[in-house]
Parts: sequence; C-alpha cells; structure tokens
Amino acid sequence: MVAAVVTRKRFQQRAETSEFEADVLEGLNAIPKHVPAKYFYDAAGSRLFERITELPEYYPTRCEMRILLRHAVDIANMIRSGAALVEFGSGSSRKARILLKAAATKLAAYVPVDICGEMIEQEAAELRTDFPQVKILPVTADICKPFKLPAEAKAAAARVGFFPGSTIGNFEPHEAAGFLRNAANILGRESTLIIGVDLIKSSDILNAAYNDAEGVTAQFNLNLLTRINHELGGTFQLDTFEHHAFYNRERHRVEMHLASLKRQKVKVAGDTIEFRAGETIHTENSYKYSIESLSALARGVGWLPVAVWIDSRKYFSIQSFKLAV
Ligand code: AVJ
Repeated sequence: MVAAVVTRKRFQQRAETSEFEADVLEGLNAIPKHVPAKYFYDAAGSRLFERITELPEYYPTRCEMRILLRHAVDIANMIRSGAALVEFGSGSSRKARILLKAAATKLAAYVPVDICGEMIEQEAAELRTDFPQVKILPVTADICKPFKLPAEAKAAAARVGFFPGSTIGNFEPHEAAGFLRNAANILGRESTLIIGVDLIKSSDILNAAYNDAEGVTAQFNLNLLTRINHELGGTFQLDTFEHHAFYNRERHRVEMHLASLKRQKVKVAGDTIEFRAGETIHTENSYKYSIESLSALARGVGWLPVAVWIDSRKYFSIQSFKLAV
C-alpha cells in the first residue's frame, strides 16, 4: 500500500517534469519565445507571489479582499441553502474563508480544487476544524481540464463556482471562454459562478503594479529561469536577462517578458537555445476586462450576468453569473 503510493507519487512527479520539459522546449524553440505562466508557481515562485500580493503597487489582492469583506453578505446571498461551494485553483483558500464564514449555515460542502494536492489536503484539515458544519471535499485536478465533482457535491441542492484572483486573466480570451464552458459542464444544472477579475484602467497604475520598486515582480519573473536551471539542467545566467512588463493597451493585457541583454546560447535539457541581443521570452499575459467584456464572454457560453461588486476606485470586480437553463 505504502509502496504503491510512493511509486505513484514518483510517477506523477516524473510526468509533471516531462510536461514541463516539453512545454519549455516547445516554447523556447518557437518564435516569439514563450513559456506558459503556470510554471511560475514552484515553491519559491509561490512564495514570491505571496510577497507580490503585499506590495504597495500591487493592488489586485487587496482590492478583491476589500470587496469580498465589504459585500460578503450580498455575495453569500447568491448561495442557496444546501449548496456546495466549488473553488477553482483554491491554493490557500484565504478568499473562500470569507464566503465560508458568511454562508456557513447554508453551505453543505466546500470543494477546493487545485493542481497542488499537498497544499489543499493540508488546508482541508484546518478548514474542517474552523467550519465543522461544512463538508470539506478537496479535489486534486487541473482546473482547465474536465474533472468529476465528489458525489456529495453533485447531490447538493445547488453548486456555486468561485474563481477569484483574476486568474482568468492568465488565459487567452478563447481559453477563458473554454474555462467558463468547462466550469458550466462540471457544475451542471442549478449553478452559479462568482469570478474575481481585474478591470481595465490607466497604464500608469498597471505598469507600476507589475514593475514594483522593490523588484519582487522581477525576481518572480526571473525565478522561472532558476526553475528551468534546477529542473531541466538549464544554463541560464540570471544577470544576463532582464524583467520587462508593460500594459499592451490594444490587447487589454499586461505582458511580462524576460529580455536577453546580449547575444548568447543557453542549454536546456540538452537542447541549445540561441538568443539575439534584446530578444525576449514572453512569460505571462494578464488580461484586463471591463464588466461588459467579461459578461459578453460568459454569455457566449451560457452564463447569464446576475450581479457585480466593485471597489470605489473601480480597480477590481467580482461578478456573478447563473447558468441559463
Ligand atoms: C495571479 C495571474 C492574477 O496576473 O496579476 C502578479 C500574477 N504576475 N504579478 C496577475 C502576477 C505578476 C497575477 N495573477
């Protein structure tokens, strides 16, 4: 039993590494060079992201927390008695705790879904102590792919999807539509979706949020190269690459890149990658939406807009939708 578990774990790790390797090699051999943003989040990257959320320039996390706290009662009103709350990419469940507190007596279950099984299992133990009346049913899954809800969540009176943090902004618009369609299929009839999304705003505020004075976002971006060096036998010299982040107004997205400061060759997993001076690796898109652009996207795949909550500066929004029947 124990041996089987260990073997599976090792296999999973190897499977993840080779997917990482395949994605990195494909992206670095493409024009323009790119690496998917989901690979930022190894242990060091997750810690750096936590530090980003506390930076004075990085407003999204604080804004969303403020909206959640101020409107917890209204937002909880979206939740029917006996419903199951399903969080996509739950991580530490910090934001869901606000909803759990506001709707504790109504919620039958909380289903945190995350690709990092270790994190949610650990978090689940704490949630069970803090919310003894709510069934805590963690699911380890990739939220972009179809997955099955636990039977108790399926049997609940209704299901409420929760996708905070403007994580939807990391998807290309067509992928975001795909995610919303997948969420509709997973949640099924009688479901509601509550999404936190960063709003389109002036370039100055956006550029500052992704170019903090302390350089933590630069470290977060460069950590991707450290991860490639460690896990894929990369030979990136970190001082020969520079963090670039800017708001692309036409495409409503903040782009992050790593720019090579010189012409050079780098080895990754036995492959040789050539860089021109100034050539970049595109590491992240963070799409910004308006209330209307998100609701148009959602409507397109069957979600009807119900309510919107925003902060006084109109920096961030929490939007709720109902599945059309
Ligand atoms: C976690 C994807 C919402 O796009 O703002 C923060 C990630 N990147 N600083 C974002 C991020 C650079 C963040 N999301």
